[in-house]
Amino acid sequence: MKLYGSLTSPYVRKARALIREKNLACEFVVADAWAADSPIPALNPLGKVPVLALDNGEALFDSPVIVEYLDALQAPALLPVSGTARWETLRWQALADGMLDATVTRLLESRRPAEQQSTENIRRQEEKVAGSLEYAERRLGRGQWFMADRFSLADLVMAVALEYIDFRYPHDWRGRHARLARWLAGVSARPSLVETRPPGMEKK
Ligand SMILES: N[C@@H](CCC(=O)N[C@@H](CS)C(=O)NCC(=O)O)C(=O)O
Repeated sequence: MKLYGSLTSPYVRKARALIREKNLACEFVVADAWAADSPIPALNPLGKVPVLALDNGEALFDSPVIVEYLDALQAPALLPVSGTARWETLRWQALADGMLDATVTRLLESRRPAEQQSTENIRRQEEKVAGSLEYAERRLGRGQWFMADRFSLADLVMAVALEYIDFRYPHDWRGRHARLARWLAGVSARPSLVETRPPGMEKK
């Protein structure tokens, strides 16, 4: 089994952190989706990373499919297998992925030549991030984790999303969301997150 991806992609980081959490045997192949000679389009017609190449020759994409596949390989499950807890965890993943999408879109828009940038698009993406942070702060319980009393996929994906916001859209969200900030400070010390932190994203 091989995971293809870049060191900086937060979508790839989700899969890498899950592999580390579960100590799965999976080779990591650094691949640039944008490079002219990239191996990615042959594996994923969308041309995006992460891609998981299975031993039977099949390739899986995109990150929610990959993390679900990897999680099912070995207990204990980080994604509850059934019931309300499963849908709620998947909803946290949808929120985290949406925050990543908004942060990436904002970044790409802000890198366009100044006269071509849409301030309206940047504002819309920032609103999505702000609304998601507020939602998460409101719904984060008093306990240590997002779901019940143990670390789950919800904690993993939300930590990846919030650290990506700090990396690519740094702003003071902690002032308004003290519980979320406290939770992130605790969870981000996990080896799975420390060891997958991209170069340049190291904690100050
Ligand atoms: N929804 C996808 C998003 C993956 C994605 O956008 N990956 C970026 C890297 S951060 C990529 O490969 N972009 C190349 C492209 O869009 O051509 C997932 O969750 O895997």
